[in-house]
Amino acid sequence: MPAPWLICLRPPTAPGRLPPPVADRAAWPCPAPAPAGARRRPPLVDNRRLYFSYSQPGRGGAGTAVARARLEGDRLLDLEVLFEQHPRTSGGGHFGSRLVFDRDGYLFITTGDRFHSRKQAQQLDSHLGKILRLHDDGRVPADNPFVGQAGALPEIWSYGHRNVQGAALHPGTGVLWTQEHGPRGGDEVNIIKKGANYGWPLATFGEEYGGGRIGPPSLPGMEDPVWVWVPSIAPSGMMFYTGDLFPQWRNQLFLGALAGQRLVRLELDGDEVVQEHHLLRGQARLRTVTQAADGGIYLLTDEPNGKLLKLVPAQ
Ligand SMILES: [Ca+2]
Repeated sequence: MPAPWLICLRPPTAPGRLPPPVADRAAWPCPAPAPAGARRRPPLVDNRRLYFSYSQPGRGGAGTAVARARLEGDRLLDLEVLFEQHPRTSGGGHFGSRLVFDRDGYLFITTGDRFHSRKQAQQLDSHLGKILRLHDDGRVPADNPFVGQAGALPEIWSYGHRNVQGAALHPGTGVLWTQEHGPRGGDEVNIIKKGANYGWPLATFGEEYGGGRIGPPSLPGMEDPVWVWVPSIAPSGMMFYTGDLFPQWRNQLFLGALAGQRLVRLELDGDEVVQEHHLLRGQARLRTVTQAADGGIYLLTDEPNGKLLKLVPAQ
């Protein structure tokens, strides 16, 4: 596979049969069984549509976009574009992007600051450097925090993010957690709150790539991360483990690392990170981490001939 980004488990084709993994350069929210407390089932289970984000070229450069298509056998039909980032900008970096459905069926989209446009992470008239929230058909929910505010884009749920390449729902609370790349130092894990400002580029634990201060680590009125890496590990992909194969890891947070070349396990106590552990250190750039249907852990390596790995307990 050429540098794949995401793994998704297909809906079961027959009762009792484990679905085969699918991997591609797209962010596919997995059609997991409805989590405890769900008021309705995740949309993909209902409508057999595959949701994915991608970098979309167009007037002004490129931007993150989200589409869905109907999955019929191995084919995708009836493609609908649900979201297009405003504005598009030049350059090839910092598109985000991950997709997560919450327990109420809302679709969260993560974006990036497109590297050269970091000030826009603080601007509510730009989709850059944001967490966005939509209905599963692309409509804007009426209770989004900036709906009706002059000059603000209504899709925005939170802002002040740099480049969010990991997102997952906490299995206990159902709240969205994300991670993002800092500059030189300052990679973060954040718990996402409606309408909140996560600081970038005014507040950061990192500094310029060539050295030099960007801002203080913390500012009043802005959310502090719950975990920070200095120096950076370049986190990519994120999941809370809920399976049975590794019971000692249940409800802990896993992240892949690109530059850091490891699988990070964050031991949690409620919303607090109590300790960081490393697996597979120095073995590969890891783009994503996903729970397999049997409780194993799938990993994708980030390289020209990318590999799908599976972790299972030693016999
Ligand atoms: Ca931050």
